[in-house]
Amino acid sequence: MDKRQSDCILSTVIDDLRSSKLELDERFFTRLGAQFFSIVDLLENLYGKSVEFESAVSQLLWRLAHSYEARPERMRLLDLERERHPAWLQDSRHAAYMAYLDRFAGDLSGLEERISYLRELGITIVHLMPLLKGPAGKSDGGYAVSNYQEVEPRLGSIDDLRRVAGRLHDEGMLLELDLVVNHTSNEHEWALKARAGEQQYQDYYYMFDNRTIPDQFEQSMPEVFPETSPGNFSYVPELGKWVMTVFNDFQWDLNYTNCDVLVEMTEILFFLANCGADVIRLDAVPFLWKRIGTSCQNQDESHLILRIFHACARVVAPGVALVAEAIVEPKEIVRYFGEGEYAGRECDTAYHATMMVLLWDALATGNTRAFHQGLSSIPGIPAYTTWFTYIRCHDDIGLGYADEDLHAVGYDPSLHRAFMVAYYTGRFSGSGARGAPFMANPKTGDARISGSAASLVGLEYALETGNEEEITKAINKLVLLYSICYSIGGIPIVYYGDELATLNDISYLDDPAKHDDNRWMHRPMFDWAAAERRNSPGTVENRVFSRLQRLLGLRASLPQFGSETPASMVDLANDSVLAYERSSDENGLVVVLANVSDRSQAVRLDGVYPSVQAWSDVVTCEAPQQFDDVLILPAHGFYWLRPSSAEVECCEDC
Ligand code: OTU
Repeated sequence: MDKRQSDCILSTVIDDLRSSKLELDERFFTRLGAQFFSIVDLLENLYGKSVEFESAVSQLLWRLAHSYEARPERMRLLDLERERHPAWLQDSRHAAYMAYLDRFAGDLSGLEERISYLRELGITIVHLMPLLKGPAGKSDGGYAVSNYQEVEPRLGSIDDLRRVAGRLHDEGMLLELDLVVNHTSNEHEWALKARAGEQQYQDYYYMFDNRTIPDQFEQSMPEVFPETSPGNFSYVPELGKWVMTVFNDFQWDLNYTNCDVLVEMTEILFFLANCGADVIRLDAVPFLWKRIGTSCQNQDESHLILRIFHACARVVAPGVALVAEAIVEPKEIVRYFGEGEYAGRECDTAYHATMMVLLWDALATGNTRAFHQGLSSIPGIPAYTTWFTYIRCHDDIGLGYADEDLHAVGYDPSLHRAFMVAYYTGRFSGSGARGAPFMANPKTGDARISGSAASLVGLEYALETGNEEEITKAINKLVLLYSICYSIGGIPIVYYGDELATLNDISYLDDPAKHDDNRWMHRPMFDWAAAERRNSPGTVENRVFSRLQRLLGLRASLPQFGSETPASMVDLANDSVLAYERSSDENGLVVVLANVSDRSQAVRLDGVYPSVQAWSDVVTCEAPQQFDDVLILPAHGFYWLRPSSAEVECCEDC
């Protein structure tokens, strides 16, 4: 479309909106003016050939106007503030907590009572995993949504959700919610209408009368859940048709080649934003666009869809941050921050799945070569975007390294992956890990890993043997991993229960809706009795909670740990020690050293920092262990070092 045509649509829509009854202020029109040409351009790239293009544009803009009109005043004020401070998410005070609402707090009212616990730990972002209405039986932990505008009744109501958002905001905290964009449950109204034979809604999904096209897709599509949900299509008996179901058979993939689907989902995005969500996790984004002959992941069009969401958010809710949940190869993940003229204009944050697996790698091998290599091949990310750093979440640990990186450090990629699975499932002698293989695929030889962080670092095994040394070692490993997430840049995520070293839970085996999905072994009911023990010195809960809490407190007091200044790796010629520095002109230097091996390590910093006479560890408020100019790191120990001349902010108890 040429500029004249789009000018013409813009002025028609603006005239119509201005003369409508909608209450829209000048700010809306200014923002719309700023984003309009991008929105049209992106839409045209996706749907340009369709005859209804103009009506699609105007439909989308009308929905944006309605969403803006409905935006609560409080959220509008936050929008303004965040527009003025675009680095609002990069503050070192931020730390996220992710939890299933029912398992953590029962329901939305229960959550209000638990806010003080989260504050105590040092959390500022509360991610409540899917809480919208889903099917009664299997719902993939809520990642199959039946109604995007209704809270699952046993968890509360939309009004409760708004109230919880308000409470969090009163406390200076943020709410994060999921938007399951790639698929709906087979009980969603659209799916029900499709099943009743309505063509309009069948077109919301990928539906086929026979196997011809599904078979073409299958030739190049991998399987996400090969053990429990092989293939990417399911037969719908009442229709005699095949529907695309990349995940489970009750999760129907939405068809974004149909512009109506995009328009609907954009409206739902702002419905959640207007409920008070500050951060929206976009689930499974690599899968949004499918193309025969490809893996149907990371297609360029998926990026266009996300850019449309982002541009629309700049108009309706510029204070909302979008999170890419893209657990794919490293070079593909970074593309979700946007590229070229769209750099920084796609998702505002993304899960650092590469770092996650590299951390587990370093711990298993006692060696940081793969970590350094893996991180150094990831390009920098655009200004004002940031990573979510984490070691565990509700999903499996996928071994999504780049093969080139493994080769570069001398590993055979498939052997190395097999080692990782063996190590973390406890089949490697001396590992002590108690994970389980997830979705082993005999066709490809792939497997992923399930298990709670504490069980993966060997705590379950250590507690069984009662060996105090092993228990301490496991605790140190857990804290070490979190200490890296807290200090390396990005927003750290605490996965619920990790702060208490929660072990695997096998009770899911008794639940027919869960027993075939071992990710439930690391999705336990939160143990509030164990949480009480955080206050009893000497308990495992106390030993872990107090250290993680202290580290989060320190992180908040060290602006260098915010994400504006990326960590730069420091080469200390010791493969067992991760070393990086965080520094800024105003706040000075912090050097982080982390020993991933189970032996003490010696390093020298005088070569890299000749002008620093002495160092002080902000974690202990003491000098690091030293022998002349050699620093000693105990097994699985770490330091957050500042030149000791610098003003070291210590806590009251030091
Ligand atoms: C996500 O995960 C969710 O986190 C899972 O809990 C859901 O089951 C799934 O989507 C379906 O909604 O495959 O093994 O690249 O890796 O979206 C986990 C992204 C998954 C996928 C990821 C997916």
